[in-house]
Amino acid sequence: IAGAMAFAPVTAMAADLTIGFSQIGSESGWRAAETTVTKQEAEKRGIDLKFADAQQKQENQIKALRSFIAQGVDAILLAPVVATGWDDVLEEAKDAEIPVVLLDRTVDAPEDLYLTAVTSDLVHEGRVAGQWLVDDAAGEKCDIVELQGTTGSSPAIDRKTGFEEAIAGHDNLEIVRSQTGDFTRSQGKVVMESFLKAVGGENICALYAHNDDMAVGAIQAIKEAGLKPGEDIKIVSIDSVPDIHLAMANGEANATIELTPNMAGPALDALETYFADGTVPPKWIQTESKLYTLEDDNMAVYEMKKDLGY
Ligand code: GYE
Repeated sequence: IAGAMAFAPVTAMAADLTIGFSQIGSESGWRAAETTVTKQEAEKRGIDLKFADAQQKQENQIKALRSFIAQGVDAILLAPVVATGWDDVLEEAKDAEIPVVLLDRTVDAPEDLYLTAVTSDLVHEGRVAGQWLVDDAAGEKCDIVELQGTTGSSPAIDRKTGFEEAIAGHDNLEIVRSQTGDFTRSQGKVVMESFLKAVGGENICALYAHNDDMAVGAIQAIKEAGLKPGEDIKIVSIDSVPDIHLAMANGEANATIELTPNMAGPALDALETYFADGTVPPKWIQTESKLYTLEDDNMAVYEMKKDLGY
């Protein structure tokens, strides 16, 4: 055994890993679930997780990263609120030889500045949403309003790109209003109210919301305008949080694309392997995207998800 041990690389046992997690905030139910799951995944592995909530401000995330670097953590998890402005602080982490793993969003920075990114295919999600609407409209005229995610975030950019790719060439479909609702229920409601006033509810055929929380806020606005969400205005969004399944069970929403809140599992597995034997993970670890519609057993999905920390 001694011989074997002689060749075993020095391993940083998970039990003594300290990892800093710079979380965006709790702007959506999905984000709250990601935080819950990340803490559970760290606990399972005996990892000491230092958690920092940035209240959706990039400067708070940069401050948190600098604090983690000063503390000499073993690694950093970062859910980057926007895609730009990270090069300097990521350079500082690299200089300190602290690997950074991105969760659920990406950054416009050189790939050598982070170890890997655990995200869904955000463009694909937009394409699936657009294709659902192409099929549902079936050639009929359909004016669409769009609630975008946080301005400058990779999901807001990529989900818009994918959706527009899917509806391109279908002249019956047109996005007539598009504005950010910052991924929150409250802003989703306020912006949807402005769309209803500007366009006239009877002229809006469908809403594409970059996440379910904005869709849930918009559903409230649509009801208050005396219209039937899911019928008068079709609703397609992304995340698959419990409340969108409740809405679909009530016929008040039509489709969602699932985003797993468990980005930390694959991230921590990659880090443990990296520390154990130096294996460098691929630059992108992709999570699955599954389409749910009004035709699915949405109460069953709601029951299965409702206690997961959303
Ligand atoms: O869809 C939304 C959260 O970054 C992809 O951020 C994630 C998005 C998610 O606010 O609910």
